[in-house]
Amino acid sequence: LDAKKIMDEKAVARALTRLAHEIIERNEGVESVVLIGIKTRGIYLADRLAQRIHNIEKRSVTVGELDITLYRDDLRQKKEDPEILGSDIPVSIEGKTVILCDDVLYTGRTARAAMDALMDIGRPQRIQLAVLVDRGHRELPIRPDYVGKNIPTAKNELISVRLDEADGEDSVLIFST
Ligand code: 3GP
Ligand code: 5GP
Ligand code: MG
Repeated sequence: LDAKKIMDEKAVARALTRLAHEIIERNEGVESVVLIGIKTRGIYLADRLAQRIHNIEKRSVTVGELDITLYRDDLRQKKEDPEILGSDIPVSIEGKTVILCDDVLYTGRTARAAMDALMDIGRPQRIQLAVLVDRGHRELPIRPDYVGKNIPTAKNELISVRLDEADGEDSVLIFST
């Protein structure tokens, strides 16, 4: 198993700071913005973006969560589509700009399931997508609005996103299997 570090702690921090600025600029502030993190690491990323936005704009942004699980025996072999297990969104998303946050964008099926779930919950004005890593191989017409780093991958490669909250350090590694 051959691993290569693609982002270190500083690279992750700089990417998130840039994404926070891009979110503020694109939306001309954050008055109607709600950040929604997708399951484990997307939630930590949404929290970190909210902290950075607060530092820059001196405004609080609501952070919510979607729990989406993939039914796969093997992470590299997709068996079924993602399923929504639950959500915790503490404000109405009616008329809001909802920004979905995830660690890795791959086929786009999780983002699609997340959008379906949001549409069931309310009617946002718009939905945007922010990811730390875009590894390519989309299977749906979905593209991210905010990207920390584009990492072209082979299908047999795996991206490991390590975040302090879960893994005790911040880094992004690529494994060839
Ligand atoms: P996350 O919840 O922090 O995003 O699904 C549980 C974990 O498995 C996810 O963590 C994600 O990192 C990882 N994961 C899910 N699908 C894939 C995949 O297709 N490839 C790899 N490498 N990891 C995946
Ligand atoms: P999707 O294929 O639906 O775009 O991605 C499925 C889910 O698995 C998403 O939550 C995404 O973050 C995660 N994922 C997909 N590929 C990888 C990967 O290579 N590494 C990690 N860590 N997560 C991945
Ligand atoms: Mg993820």
